[in-house]
Amino acid sequence: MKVSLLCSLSAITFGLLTSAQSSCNTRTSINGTPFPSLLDVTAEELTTGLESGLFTSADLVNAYIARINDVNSTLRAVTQLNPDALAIAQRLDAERAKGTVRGPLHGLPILIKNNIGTNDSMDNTAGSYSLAGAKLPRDSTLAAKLTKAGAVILGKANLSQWANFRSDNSSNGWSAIGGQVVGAYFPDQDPSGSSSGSAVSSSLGLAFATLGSETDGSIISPSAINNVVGIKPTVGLTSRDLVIPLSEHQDTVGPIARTVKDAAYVLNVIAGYSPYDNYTSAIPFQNYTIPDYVAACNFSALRGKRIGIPRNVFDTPRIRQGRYGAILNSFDNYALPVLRAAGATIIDNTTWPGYDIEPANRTSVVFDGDFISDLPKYLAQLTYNPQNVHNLEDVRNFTQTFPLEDYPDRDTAVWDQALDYFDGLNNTTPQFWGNYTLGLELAGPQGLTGSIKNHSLDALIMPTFFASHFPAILGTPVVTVPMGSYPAGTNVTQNARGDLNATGPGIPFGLAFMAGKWSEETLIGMAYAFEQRTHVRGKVGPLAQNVPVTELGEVVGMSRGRGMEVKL
Ligand SMILES: *[C@@H]1O[C@H](CO)[C@@H](O)[C@H](O)[C@H]1NC(C)=O
Ligand SMILES: *[C@@H]1O[C@H](CO)[C@@H](O)[C@H](O)[C@H]1NC(C)=O
Ligand SMILES: *[C@@H]1O[C@H](CO)[C@@H](O)[C@H](O)[C@H]1NC(C)=O
Ligand SMILES: *[C@@H]1O[C@H](CO)[C@@H](O)[C@H](O)[C@H]1NC(C)=O
Ligand SMILES: *[C@@H]1O[C@H](CO)[C@@H](O)[C@H](O)[C@H]1NC(C)=O
Ligand SMILES: *[C@@H]1O[C@H](CO)[C@@H](O)[C@H](O)[C@H]1NC(C)=O
Ligand SMILES: *[C@@H]1O[C@H](CO)[C@@H](O)[C@H](O)[C@H]1NC(C)=O
Ligand SMILES: *[C@@H]1O[C@H](CO)[C@@H](O)[C@H](O)[C@H]1NC(C)=O
Ligand SMILES: *[C@@H]1O[C@H](CO)[C@@H](O)[C@H](O)[C@H]1NC(C)=O
Ligand SMILES: *[C@@H]1O[C@H](CO)[C@@H](O)[C@H](O)[C@H]1NC(C)=O
Ligand SMILES: CC(=O)N[C@H]1CO[C@H](CO)[C@@H](O)[C@@H]1O
Ligand SMILES: CC(=O)N[C@H]1CO[C@H](CO)[C@@H](O)[C@@H]1O
Repeated sequence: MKVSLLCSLSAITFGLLTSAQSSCNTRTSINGTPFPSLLDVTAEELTTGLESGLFTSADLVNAYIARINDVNSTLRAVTQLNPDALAIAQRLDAERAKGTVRGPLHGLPILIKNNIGTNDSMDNTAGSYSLAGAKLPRDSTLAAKLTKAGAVILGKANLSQWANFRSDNSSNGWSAIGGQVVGAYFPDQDPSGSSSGSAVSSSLGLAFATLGSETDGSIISPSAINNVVGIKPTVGLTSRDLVIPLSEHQDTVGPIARTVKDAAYVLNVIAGYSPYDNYTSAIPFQNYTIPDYVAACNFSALRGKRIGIPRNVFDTPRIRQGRYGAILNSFDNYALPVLRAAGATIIDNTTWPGYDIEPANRTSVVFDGDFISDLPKYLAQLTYNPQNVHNLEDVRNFTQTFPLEDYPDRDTAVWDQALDYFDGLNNTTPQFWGNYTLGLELAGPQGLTGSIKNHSLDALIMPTFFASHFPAILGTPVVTVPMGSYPAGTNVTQNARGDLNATGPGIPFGLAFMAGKWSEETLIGMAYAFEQRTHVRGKVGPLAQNVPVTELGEVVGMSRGRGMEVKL
């Protein structure tokens, strides 16, 4: 075996293995086959490497943990590592050696958002100390599906605390337990949220892929701003069992990955019926047999498609001339010509009249009522509840009195309003139901589904930044794919709290494809066809100081027969 070596400075910073490897012992290839770069590697490339013996799943775990370590003090994308990850990977390596391969995710490390529960050494907290140390009766359905498919759950990704449902004055990506997630493409970049750590981790190759969750924008928005692909599935396609809830009517869990096909591989595994989430019983496919979303990745998927644009949602003079104007320029002058050249017919300005008449606080009535109802149902399932929190009143009291929760510098205004307004009631009141069904009417017949019907559309598109709201109300899917980044000379502007930069040169943005419920196959095909024609991700780079330095060559072989252990 011919091993090529490289004297790498980065190996010196590689401090998490118990015995240091000489910095001049870093491999770049074996028998002439180079190691893939973990910043951009795909599932299929990883599987090729595992099959050929170029590296093992244990090597991948070691490499990804080192990469998490490389950037954790600056970006805080990962809250917790799974102390069992290496042992799990070694078991999966042994299975593969005996000829058993569970599927395309066999041996691939994945990070999951810190609101998706596991029955292991890791916490599930939504970033709140009120749930630190709490225990669950079993793995969540999605964690169990990932494990069964052979994925290695590597750790928990940081997030906007409580999925951004606590404060009026907090910041995207901040949680008490995880600190402030920062995006990699600009100094102090607002990572968006609430799946902030999941998106940053996928973008920087801290895992093969990640899971995020969305109630209104929390997968697609951070995916777009961190230069990755996000799939927000139809509510009910993926189970919310043992996922810390915000709104049962709108919550959904989906993949965040570097390519459309990688996201599709993950969706293939996590989609499906769960006896613990009755929304999954609405899955319309015969015998709950999920379509093959990887097979939907088709270069020709845009040919002959009719695609609408609801301009009234985002194309106003104020937005065009303001700080997000560059996104509209990219949409009109870059994305639309690509879609047309790929054979799509663009039906511009398929207006959503419902968008302009939605009452300002309709959404908060729905979120407030759902959270008040759904949080106790989650808490009631805990088998160990160290802070004895059973409902939103308890959680608020804890948050206001526990110093690390940063109250009142970060307030509880969202909960205060919810408790004040509902005053002991929940999502069974006529006012709740009226606001909920009003949303379905505005976003449906007077919005997304109405325009699809009236114009015989296959899908709709928008810049991702503006795309989440009506699909959120309806529970319909969205796929976002990188579209561009703010050009040189863009004004640097801050988030509302003034502690992160929200716009600036080089910060990425995305293109969103949307359609009716269960249309993931169509949307994934279109997003893939756009991605394969544009390859925007490769044209937009993170800041050099934010790129993890550890690569596979530095860890290969280190966990084989030498008693190497990961320090946690
Ligand atoms: C949960 O984890 C505990 C501790 O490892 C284990 O004893 C128990 O069997 C697990 N429960 C389920 C349902 O897997
Ligand atoms: C799930 O159960 C709730 C409450 O029992 C019910 O309102 C809802 O219609 C059910 N959803 C589905 C998809 O069956
Ligand atoms: C669906 O399930 C039923 C009952 O298990 C079975 O008889 C039928 O063949 C299945 N259909 C398909 C298309 O798999
Ligand atoms: C950028 O900032 C300048 C100076 O404050 C302002 O005049 C201009 O309108 C801003 N441009 C955009 C696109 O917001
Ligand atoms: C879109 O349609 C609306 C109403 O039909 C019209 O007022 C508006 O000017 C159109 N906008 C564009 C960009 O075509
Ligand atoms: C809705 O808005 C009205 C008017 O601004 C306000 O009085 C009311 O408190 C709000 N209700 C909720 C539930 O936010
Ligand atoms: C909502 O409140 C009603 C009346 O207090 C109660 O009977 C019901 O169990 C509650 N439902 C939920 C989902 O919390
Ligand atoms: C509020 O929390 C504090 C400490 O976290 C606790 O001592 C107190 O009993 C709680 N109050 C209520 C009403 O739950
Ligand atoms: C929505 O909730 C508000 C606040 O309680 C209420 O005044 C209004 O009537 C509700 N709207 C509908 C359509 O039920
Ligand atoms: C934002 O970006 C500027 C560089 O344009 C940098 O000086 C500043 O420290 C960054 N952070 C914040 C919070 O403004
Ligand atoms: C995994 C982990 O926590 N790694 C490091 C994160 O950053 C702190 C502070 O820089 C280190 O002490 C940890 O070892
Ligand atoms: C507040 C904070 O930064 N908490 C933790 C975030 O996660 C890293 C591990 O990656 C820990 O080292 C931090 O202590």
